Amino acid sequence: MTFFEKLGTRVHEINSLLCVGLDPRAENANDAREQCWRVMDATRAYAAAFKINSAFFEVFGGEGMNALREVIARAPQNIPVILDAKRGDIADTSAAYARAAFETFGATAITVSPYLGSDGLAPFFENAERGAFVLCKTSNAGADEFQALWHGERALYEIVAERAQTWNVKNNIGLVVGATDPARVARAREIAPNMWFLVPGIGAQGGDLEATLRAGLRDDGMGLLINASRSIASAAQPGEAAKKLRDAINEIRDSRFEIQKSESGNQKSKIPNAEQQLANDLLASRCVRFGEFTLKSGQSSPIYLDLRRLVSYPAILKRVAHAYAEILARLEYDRIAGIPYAALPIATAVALELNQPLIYPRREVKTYGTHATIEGEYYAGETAVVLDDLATTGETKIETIEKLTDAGLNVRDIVVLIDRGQGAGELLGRAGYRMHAVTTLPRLLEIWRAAQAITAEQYNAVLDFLNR
Ligand code: NUP
Repeated sequence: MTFFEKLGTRVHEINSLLCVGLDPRAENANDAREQCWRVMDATRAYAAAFKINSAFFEVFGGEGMNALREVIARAPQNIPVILDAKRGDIADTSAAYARAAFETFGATAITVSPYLGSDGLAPFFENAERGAFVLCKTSNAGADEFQALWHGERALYEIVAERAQTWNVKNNIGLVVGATDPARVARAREIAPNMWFLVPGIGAQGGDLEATLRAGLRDDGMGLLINASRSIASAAQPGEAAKKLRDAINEIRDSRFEIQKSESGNQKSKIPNAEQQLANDLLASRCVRFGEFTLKSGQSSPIYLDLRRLVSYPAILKRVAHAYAEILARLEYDRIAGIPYAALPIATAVALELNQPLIYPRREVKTYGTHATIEGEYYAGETAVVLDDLATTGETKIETIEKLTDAGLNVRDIVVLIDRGQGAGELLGRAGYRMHAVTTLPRLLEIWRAAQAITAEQYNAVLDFLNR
């Protein structure tokens, strides 16, 4: 069995993506061992894997090393143990590190640093039954200092994700991708669609569980091993804490999986694929939130849509642009006009997808230079199609259209991503314009509810609000 076959078997067996981290903060080696044993015994029913950080044993010298071996030995045969030691050296030395981890200490997998290049990593990859998680995008505050450095068309961590995939011929290599930066989890997933990610940063480091899962789960609902160390070990009842986290992971996993399932031809569902994807994407990027929010109008709303966040999710932004482009393909116009601010990056992405020119009416009047009210090149008499993110009442659309028509442009069509269903279509229709929406809020609510991605209470609260 390759390492990931073993891990996959365990994950299926107990339906858990939880990795219980063992980082004993102890006074001596004995205490460290006892602490870990206690946590292991209490959490083993929920642990897809254990991750043991070598540092907390190394501090106790030889006794610590013995304790580390004894802790690893305590793990049941079917639960993989990842030694978190972040190794990586010249090949010869790495071979000794690999022997130490896999033979001397008996770990099933190890974390490794790619900084020395693939020759220094090869010894960790040799045995298909033993795994290696390559540091890709770590969870710490300083991670971006090197990992996000731009090289050519890619950031360094993206290159690591890309390369690691090519090394993974034995199905025993994964990536370490931290939960503190879900946008980059999404990016890593886009680059490495099938790899397993070991994900630290949940709990003590404040990573966003929901956003991480939505960004990083593979289409089969697998592919993420969610680690928690302190938040489980320091809980009054580590077993309970582990169970709770496993369940929280599964709840999010199931809701996402439902969306994916119905997408791939569920008979009951007549919802088209792109709309399903969008519904999923909006949750993943947290462009939609449920709670209590005060809107620009002063109204209190149980839902908040913030499509400005799309700029942080390039893969999703691209899909969104594609959805607009499909509508634009049916319309006649000379230029795309994006409404600042929310729709500007979207309109830019659409313009790039269609290779068509963009203009935008300024929001603030420019008091210097050209005094332009519209940025970009255009000629009076041309037709502009107006792009915005959302449509609520339609009043701001009318204002924007006036700026364009004052400049001699014609406007016939307005395209938005989401029509909240609060009268915009009617208002614009009465003024002689046609509004097109990729989807509507009531429609999204149906999809989210059918997939159980939102609760009945959330669903009802938003419907009540919309019908008010
Ligand atoms: O990017 C990483 N972030 C991280 O926290 C890579 C890691 N290997 N870790 C380790 O995961 C860290 O050293 C610690 O062992 C564990 C996270 O612990 P906690 O924040 O869940 O307590």
